[in-house]
Amino acid sequence: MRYVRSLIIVLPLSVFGLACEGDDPVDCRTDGANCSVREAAVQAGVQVGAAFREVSATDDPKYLPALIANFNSVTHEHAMKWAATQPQYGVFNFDEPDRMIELAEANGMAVRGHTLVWEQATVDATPEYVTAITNPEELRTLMANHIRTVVGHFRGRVDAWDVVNEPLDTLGSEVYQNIFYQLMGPGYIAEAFELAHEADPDATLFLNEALVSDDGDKFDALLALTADLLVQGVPIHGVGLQGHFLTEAPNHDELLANLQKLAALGVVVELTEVDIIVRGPGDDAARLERQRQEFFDMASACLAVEACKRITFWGFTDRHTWIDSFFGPDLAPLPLDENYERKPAYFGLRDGLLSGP
Ligand code: 9MR
Repeated sequence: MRYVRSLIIVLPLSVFGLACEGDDPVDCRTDGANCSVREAAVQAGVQVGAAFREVSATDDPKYLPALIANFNSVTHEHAMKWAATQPQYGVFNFDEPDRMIELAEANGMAVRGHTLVWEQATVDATPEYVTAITNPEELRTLMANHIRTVVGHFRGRVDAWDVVNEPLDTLGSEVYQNIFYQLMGPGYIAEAFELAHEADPDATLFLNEALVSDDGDKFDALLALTADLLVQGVPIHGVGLQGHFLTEAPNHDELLANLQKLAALGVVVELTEVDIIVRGPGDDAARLERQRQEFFDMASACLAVEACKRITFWGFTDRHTWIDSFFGPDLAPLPLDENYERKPAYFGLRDGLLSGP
């Protein structure tokens, strides 16, 4: 991984869209045409982030310069999940996220940690040695050791953690009966937050949930779960709405209302895994123009809510996106195209970031 390290050293700050000595930073409000989304986010007082893949960074020379020029926050797409950080019982590995964090620190980027507890039958985020456990006390001890070790390792370098990911049914509004729920009961969520808070008292701790904008009942369940945890005194500080807008485009007013309801509980809110696929009738230009408006609507809803502090995309270039392998090609869900050129969506995002009060 010397390639990643050497890029940290050789790329000049100007490549990163940051001001160098003697360089005037772009004022996005007066010089919008030259303003990057990173500069727009800084001027708006929010963060704009992207999910990171080391394999893309090492194989594709355009990847890192584009990431660093346009984003001031980064989340590893897979290497901080349980299966990667504790691949075998009691054996931890932090090499890949450590390299990403070095890169982030060298380039003034914040780091979101994703994720400590997430078990789902359909994904490989949790190893089989966890799902095979039948003794509640064994699982409780293992979860405690996992959270203490992982959060402790990154203490002070990861500003936010998705402590529990997708606590609700994927297509429903009940609490998902994962292995932790089955053996430890619904209290596993509170326990996970307590452990993470002890391990890094300065980290902002999130519950992160998928597909809430498609389903009002699921959003209400997430709101109720968050309120219940807060009433219990659980150290939950934020709620993440993933924002994979796959079945519906973001609706500005609905998203705004949801963000406001969460903010009213006193928590920070973030859009944590956004991708907005191109959709609808018309030629490519019409579809990309529609996508521009949807990126604007999503970002402007966040910017209208004081507690909405970060928008993270699940990738950043259509060249490297999980959507291709899960749903097929040409859905083009991200702000840069396959050649790292800025799409209309990029400008919709940038204008949305500048639309705040
Ligand atoms: O994009 C991720 C994909 O590459 C992984 O195979 C998968 C399982 O680890 O996770 C994907 O990311 C998911 C995220 O961690 C949680 N929310 C849904 C994301 C897309 O499936």
